[in-house]
Amino acid sequence: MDCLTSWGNHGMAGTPAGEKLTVHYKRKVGRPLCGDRIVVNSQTEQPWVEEILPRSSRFARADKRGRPQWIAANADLVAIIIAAEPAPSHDLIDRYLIACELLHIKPLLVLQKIDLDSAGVVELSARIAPYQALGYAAVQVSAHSGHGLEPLRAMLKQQRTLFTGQSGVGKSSLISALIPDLNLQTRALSVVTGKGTHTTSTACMYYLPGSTAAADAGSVIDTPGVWEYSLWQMSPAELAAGFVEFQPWLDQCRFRDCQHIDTPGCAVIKASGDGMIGDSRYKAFLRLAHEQDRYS
Ligand SMILES: Nc1nc2c(ncn2[C@@H]2O[C@H](COP(=O)(O)OP(=O)(O)O)[C@@H](O)[C@H]2O)c(=O)[nH]1
Ligand SMILES: [Mg+2]
Ligand SMILES: [Zn+2]
Repeated sequence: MDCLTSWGNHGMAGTPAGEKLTVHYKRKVGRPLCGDRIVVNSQTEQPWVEEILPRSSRFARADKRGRPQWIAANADLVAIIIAAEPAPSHDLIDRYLIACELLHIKPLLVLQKIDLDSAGVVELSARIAPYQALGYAAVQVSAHSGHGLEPLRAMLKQQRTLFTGQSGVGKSSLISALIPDLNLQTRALSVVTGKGTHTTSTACMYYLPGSTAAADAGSVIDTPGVWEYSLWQMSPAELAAGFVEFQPWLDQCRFRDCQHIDTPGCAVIKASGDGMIGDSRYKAFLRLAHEQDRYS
């Protein structure tokens, strides 16, 4: 079964037959994440989670103290939703891409609300171009007009996609547009959450049309909107590993423990001086490395 949503000591599981089952957790097994594959014992009156199967991935953001807060499991793809309104906060795209690199999950940049008649849409497309040049995939969609939904649907098939992004960028609207029976699925989950429909305060997983908890199901995970997405505590060297274009240089620095900030003989600094690494990305690296001070 799949864990569809997870609360303190209980959650909702999706069976291969397409049914929903409230399940309880036991301390010795632990708390599954949304997206976990679980073994459920339903012999007892209260079905309980007997086993959490090995995960192919986990996605995280930082809590206030800089510890990774695990949001969901087994995502094959992270759809980073951005929009002209609200425009992405500072370094947001870099943060998400770094998290994806470090956690080994493929990212997809999704420019939502392209129906908006504003200069912001053009500006945002221009802002995305350098990331595409680095090899990151990007698509343009509008949940309202339906633009780009077919190609997006095709990309989401048979994988598990986590939707992330600032609150208000249209994650839930986009998921509704992709899944015609979303209301039904949401209502089933709200039995566990005790919340009305369309309040995303924890990650929730939904199946794409025609999918259930069987193998290779296409599913999407809606996550609570955040204003600031923060990276967890890490050293500058670890952070540098999240910049895909730094990779060819990282083992060429003079010192093996190079922090790539002001170290003599740093190949990353030299590459950025020579224009082999984009100036704006190296500057983002410096800002994000500096920002880590807040955890110490
Ligand atoms: N113009 C426009 N507005 C949209 C679109 N999708 C969503 N919105 C609006 O953006 C706001 C936030 O949408 P919601 O899906 O709740 O965002 P979430 O917080 O990321 O889940 C709502 O007022 C939506 O009506 C779109 O494609 N175009
Ligand atoms: Mg939402
Ligand atoms: Zn270096």
